[in-house]
Amino acid sequence: MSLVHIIDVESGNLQSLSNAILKIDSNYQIKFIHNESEFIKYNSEIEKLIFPGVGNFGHFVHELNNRKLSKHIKEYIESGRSIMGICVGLQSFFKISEESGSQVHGLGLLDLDLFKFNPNDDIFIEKGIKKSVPHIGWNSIEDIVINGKVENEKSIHGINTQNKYYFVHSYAGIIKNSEIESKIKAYESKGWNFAIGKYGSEKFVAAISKDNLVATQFHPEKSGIVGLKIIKNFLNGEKYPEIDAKNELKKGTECTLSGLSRRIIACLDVRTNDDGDLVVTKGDQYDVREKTDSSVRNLGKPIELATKYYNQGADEIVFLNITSFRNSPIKDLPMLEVLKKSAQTIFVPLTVGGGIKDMIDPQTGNLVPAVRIADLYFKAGADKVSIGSDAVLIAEEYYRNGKKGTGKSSIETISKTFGNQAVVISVDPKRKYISDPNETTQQVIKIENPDEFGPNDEQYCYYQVTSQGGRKIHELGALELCIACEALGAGEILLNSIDFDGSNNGFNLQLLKQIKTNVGIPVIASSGAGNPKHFEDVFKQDFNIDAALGAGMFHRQEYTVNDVKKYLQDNSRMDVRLSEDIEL
Ligand code: 1PR
Repeated sequence: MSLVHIIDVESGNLQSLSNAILKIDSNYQIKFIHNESEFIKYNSEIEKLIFPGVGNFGHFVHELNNRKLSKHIKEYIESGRSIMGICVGLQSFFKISEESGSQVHGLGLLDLDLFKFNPNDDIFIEKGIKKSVPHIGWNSIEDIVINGKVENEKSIHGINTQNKYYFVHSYAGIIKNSEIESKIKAYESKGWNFAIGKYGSEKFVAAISKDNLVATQFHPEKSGIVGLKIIKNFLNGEKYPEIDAKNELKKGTECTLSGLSRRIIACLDVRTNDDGDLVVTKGDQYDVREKTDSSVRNLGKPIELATKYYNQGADEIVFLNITSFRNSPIKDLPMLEVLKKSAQTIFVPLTVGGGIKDMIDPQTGNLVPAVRIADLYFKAGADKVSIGSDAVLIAEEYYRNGKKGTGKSSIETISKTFGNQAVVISVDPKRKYISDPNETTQQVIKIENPDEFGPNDEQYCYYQVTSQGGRKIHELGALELCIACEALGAGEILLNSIDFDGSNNGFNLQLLKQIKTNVGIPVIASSGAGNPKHFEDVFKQDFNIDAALGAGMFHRQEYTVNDVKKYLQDNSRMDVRLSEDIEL
């Protein structure tokens, strides 16, 4: 039986990595190494070591040092045995990161530093917009440099310029200046290979390799079959395999400014029906009961549907436990089960929402902090958690507190521990028309098109946020909510619109524009998608939306995810990641 060892300093979604290895070959035996004594115990048997990490560089390095692992990992690498670093695992091979200051030192294998992506990237600023940070989504590799030569027809462990890989990070080995470029050249002449990525106009180190070491900034375990193949090549010691899965861009394809392909997300609203079964449902304006008999609309089983959408090429799957505010997820194990099972067959990012907040365990009466609940979901296989109702309460407190956080909220604690890329806020806004902007302290939108005026000819509106699945309306604007949550550490915004939900009439461009042009983190358009053209419409907007989500149109089988992508590709020459037609 072949052994794989994984360094586990409780940073990130190791469940998905284990699932990926077992998918490659179910005969692998996986052992986790948590500390020095375990490293020493297993040292002689380690042949393939995987070194994954997500979140904060400083937190990760501290954990390595506290557990006295750094020295052993360095010695292991020096001995020439095989190791694969992933995301912050790769970053820890660098010297220091802007994220954690000059006092925190990585393993320093490379005398290179990590910097934050610049939101004021010139090519964005020229268009009057900012680049979203974190860099989240599917990006390609610009150059493969082997033995100091650009060899874009070749691959490093399967990493190549033809495919797209899933990235999620704010900091990277950005090649900012000629000094860094020269250092990289010097490493190339010492046998280091590089895969160079590009986010906007910033070039960065997307992967490195030398002898038996390989490390990726992206997540191969979340990059579909092409990602799994990279892990497979590492495990099999295949350093320069042929590229077998070409995904060449069609002539004339229009790439995004960022380089990311248009990200299409399938969303599953999950709840128990009246028989107690967990079902995927979907409502109109959040009413999920059938008009005829008031039963909960049942559109299928969560794991089955999620797997179907993954196979259709979904770039990401979101599960929302829509009745979570009534059920504690500690007791509500079916949702954890859904995550666990889905993560065994789905190798793209999984987000879970519903009930992420501090709560009292009904059995013990003890407080269970939100970060612990998030941890349960991450351990089950989730990559991100989505916070809805609690985000509203947190934002209200932020403004009451003179625009300051308490340091204890779910958003702050989860992003501090797992990184802000792991924290999505799900916003459920409802439009409120007003005649005079002075009627509210929230920022308003002036409606330009008379067809869109309110029922009493109101020419202004703003979007009041709601909690508890639209049941409770708050006197807080969606924009104010998003600004507060971004300041507190949220990494992405899932922007619903109750007025448009289930309408099949297209996304709420007015609301999306207001939010997207005023925040720096990625925004996902949600609510209203009814056909592929609606995705084209939203991606065409000059406010540069980061991703678009569909629910009902996929559940009702009117279109597949691949239909949407093919439409975007064929009709408007948009760059998308098509469903994978390759064997592992
Ligand atoms: O408040 O943190 O416990 O999280 C609860 C989560 O459940 C929130 O993210 C909230 O948006 C969601 N939710 C609560 N009630 C409903 C409901 O529908 N009754 N669903 C609900 C919201 C939003 C989308 C939906 C799109 C696209 N669903 O994800 O799938 O609107 O639909 P469409 O493409 O068919 O138009 P908490």
